[in-house]
Amino acid sequence: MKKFYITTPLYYVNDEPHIGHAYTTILADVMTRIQKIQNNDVYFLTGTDEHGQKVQEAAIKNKTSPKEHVDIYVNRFKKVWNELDIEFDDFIRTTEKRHTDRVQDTLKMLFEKNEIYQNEYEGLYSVSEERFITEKEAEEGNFREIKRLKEKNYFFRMSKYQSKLIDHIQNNPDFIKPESRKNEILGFLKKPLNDLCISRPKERLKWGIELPFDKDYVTYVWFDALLNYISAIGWKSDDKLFDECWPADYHLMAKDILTTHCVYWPTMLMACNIKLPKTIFAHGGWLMDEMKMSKSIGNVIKPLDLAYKFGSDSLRYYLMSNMVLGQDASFTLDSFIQKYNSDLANDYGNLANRVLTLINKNFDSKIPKTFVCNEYDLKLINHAKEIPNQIINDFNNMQIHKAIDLIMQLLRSVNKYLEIKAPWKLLKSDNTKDREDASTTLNISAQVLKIGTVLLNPIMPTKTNLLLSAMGVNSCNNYSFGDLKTGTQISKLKNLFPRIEEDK
Ligand code: ME8
Repeated sequence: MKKFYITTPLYYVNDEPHIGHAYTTILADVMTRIQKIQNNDVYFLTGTDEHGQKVQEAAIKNKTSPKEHVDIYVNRFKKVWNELDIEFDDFIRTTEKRHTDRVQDTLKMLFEKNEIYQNEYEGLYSVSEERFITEKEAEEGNFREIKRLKEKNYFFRMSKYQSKLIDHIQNNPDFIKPESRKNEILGFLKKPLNDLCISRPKERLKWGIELPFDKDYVTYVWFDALLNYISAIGWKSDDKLFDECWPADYHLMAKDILTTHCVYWPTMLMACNIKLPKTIFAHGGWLMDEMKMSKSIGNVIKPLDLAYKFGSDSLRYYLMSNMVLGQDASFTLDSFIQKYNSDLANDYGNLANRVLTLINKNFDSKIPKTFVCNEYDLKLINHAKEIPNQIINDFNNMQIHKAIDLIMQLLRSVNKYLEIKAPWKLLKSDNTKDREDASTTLNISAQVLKIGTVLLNPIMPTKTNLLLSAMGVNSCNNYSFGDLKTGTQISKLKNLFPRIEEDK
């Protein structure tokens, strides 16, 4: 059976992981979990890009060898992913043999097929971007450390695939998303495409995969790194896994690395006779506002530190609900606190608290029965029966912020419903009908709270799992109304989202 295969970029290990890296990786994790709650089989790959000039320079700066440098930094990425509840199936490092062997196989095969040739080239080279650039690109001013270079190098016949690539993009509307990015790439492809320089002389760069046909050169870092998406899933080494995963359903990234993924990568695959990925999805960038210091938050200034202080769920929730996929978004401490307090502490946390406490106190910690339903009960039941399909649809269409909005609306409607029905008052009455009404109200509230919690699970796995297990629910893939059986034993739960007190 085909697995839903999703990838993040392989991050450079030249520095610490930051909020941007965390965002794409959390997004991939959320999409993986969204598939899982729908009972689909998923394969989630992330990893690190460890060769090339940037890493070599970082190692020199830290006065270590590149190998020692990458071994230290890779663990920092893995540690942060663990702290952010990222559950990947595989983590690939481009220095691993399973990858370097496949890169060398590919180079050898393409060289033998005459898809790679040697040539002397003179042109402008951007040291910061590690690639030759055109005169026009240099004039546009987006490249740093430009110098003129004349050297012999190896080139991949990328230009040969230009029209085939354009056809593929035009015939497969989901290949590059969102639409604006697709148009950007089609615009780029209006100009003649050059062949791609895929080697670097060792005199200039030692830290890379040696070309199998010329030991004086290493492989250009992008030609090496892109191949991870197939080397990790067993291309030419584990046919079963490869066939189950490829073509990838989603390559996720930000718009900064769109061209390498939408032009270099598909043409490389075409030359290797491998199918192209289904969707390359580029989200926007997180813009950082200067974060203010605050007494209650202490000296927290980095967004990742907010996860350590307030739990990874709160950061995941903020990132997923505050970015419209495809557009840029700004991260500010004020909006983080505001969102946390209003959505998580007030709306969701209070609801969970209220429902569990009332059932624990008044119904012997068991999900109570339903009796006769009135119009308010039926209205909420209908809402809770209809909305999950729309939420799943939004999730599947990368409208994650919309899906979260709908879940929060559902949970808020339970809060309103409780205010109207006031079961705490009904429970004080001596009238049986009133007590039955309270029982019905709390059953329905618990059912809807459970549905909202299962749907929030991909976003906030830790807290929602705590709440589900307090509600006696063991599986996290049923969001249909009525699934929570009468009589289910529930337990007490500490406040899930204590308010963040601001000290302005
Ligand atoms: O480009 N907002 O690695 P990289 C959102 N090694 N996302 C951001 C971001 C921001 N401000 N900053 C970074 C590379 N990202 C190559 C990739 S793939 C075969 C090789 C995320 O460490 C986003 O996913 O520079 C972006 O595309 C990626 O980090 C770039 O990571």
